[in-house]
Amino acid sequence: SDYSQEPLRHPCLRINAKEPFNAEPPRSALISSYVTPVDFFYKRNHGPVPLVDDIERYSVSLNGLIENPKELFMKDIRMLPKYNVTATLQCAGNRRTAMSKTRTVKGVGWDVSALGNAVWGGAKLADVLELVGIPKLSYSTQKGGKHVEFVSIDRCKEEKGGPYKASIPLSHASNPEADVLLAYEMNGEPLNRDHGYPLRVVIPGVIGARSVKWLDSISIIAEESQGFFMQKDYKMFPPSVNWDNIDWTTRRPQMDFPVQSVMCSLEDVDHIRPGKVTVSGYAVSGGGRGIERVDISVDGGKNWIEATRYQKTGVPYVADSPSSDKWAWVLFEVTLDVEQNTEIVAKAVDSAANVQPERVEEIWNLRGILNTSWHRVQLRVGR
Ligand code: MTE
Ligand code: MO
Repeated sequence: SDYSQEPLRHPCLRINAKEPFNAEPPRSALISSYVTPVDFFYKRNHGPVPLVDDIERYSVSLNGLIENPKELFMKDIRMLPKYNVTATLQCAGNRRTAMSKTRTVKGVGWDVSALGNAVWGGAKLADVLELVGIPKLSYSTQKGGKHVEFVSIDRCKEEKGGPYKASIPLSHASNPEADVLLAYEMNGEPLNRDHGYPLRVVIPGVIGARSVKWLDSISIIAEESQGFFMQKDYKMFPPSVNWDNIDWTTRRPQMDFPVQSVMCSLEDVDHIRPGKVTVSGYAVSGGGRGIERVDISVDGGKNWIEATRYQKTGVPYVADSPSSDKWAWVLFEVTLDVEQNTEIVAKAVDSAANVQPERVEEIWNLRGILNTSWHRVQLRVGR
């Protein structure tokens, strides 16, 4: 594989793997704005970043179990109504490094910043599917298509040199309320190469792995995608499963992200002076569920106080209200009094009353995904 044409990246990114390029911003950079600047947005690639230079000739083919397959050019996609959806994309491997401290896991190490919140601009997949005769809210095509597979133009070793791919159910893809996008813009600018130029899928509320970049084709298929990342990766196993007894067929591909929260204003071990400390960070859940509460403890989890939540500054956040961005993270902040060494803990509750699990041991899994255990930092207080 050829890494000679990789794009330039911002020097602040912490590189977790060079080829393929995987990097995240420092945690403190994440909370400096509600919308994450593209430069600071984590980059998660499985192969070299493809170079599409002839945008006039670039097209996406729609094929599979439909009556009339079609070739769509950028102008066809731009002709459809354009939507701007603010959505947080989070890698299932976010916080993997912390999980591997319990027991070793396989995968790229990530601290707490394998996510970002962006304004994605593009056409709704539900509108695109209508162009090939699939009505809104379809569960099946007449030819028996029940899943929508996205295939990239990149090449990765997990697919033995083939393209990255993933699928979602047709009922999800054809639901306009699910806001699944074929995005050509990120934060008001054309997508950059790292994030999928010229066109990517964005599936709000679902682990990042399903939001296929550098889209090449969309196939309507009967069963879910048989791709590596659907069948042999990104599945959640119980702690008892190891590399000797694993049976991949026993679990379903992970879709929704569970409730998550992280403090970004403090490092894992932080030195402070006694007195007031401001604790701030992000909280986000999957499936469009809002954040009902963020609880912070200054004594390792015995007593809790509630943090203030916000999306846009100055606008009070109310989970699941029409004024909130349902697919986007919520930032939180609270000021605490700390006089001696202690452990600060954060946990969020989503609008379905799901709570983060206390201990990472309970959710440990061999691939190190979905580490949503209570986030803890150690404060060392000195003068
Ligand atoms: N799409 C393609 N074609 N190739 C990839 O390697 N990585 C996936 C997803 N889509 C990937 C892809 C994973 S695991 C994640 S978390 C997100 O893209 C990362 O998107 P980003 O790099 O724009 O942050
Ligand atoms: Mo990911």
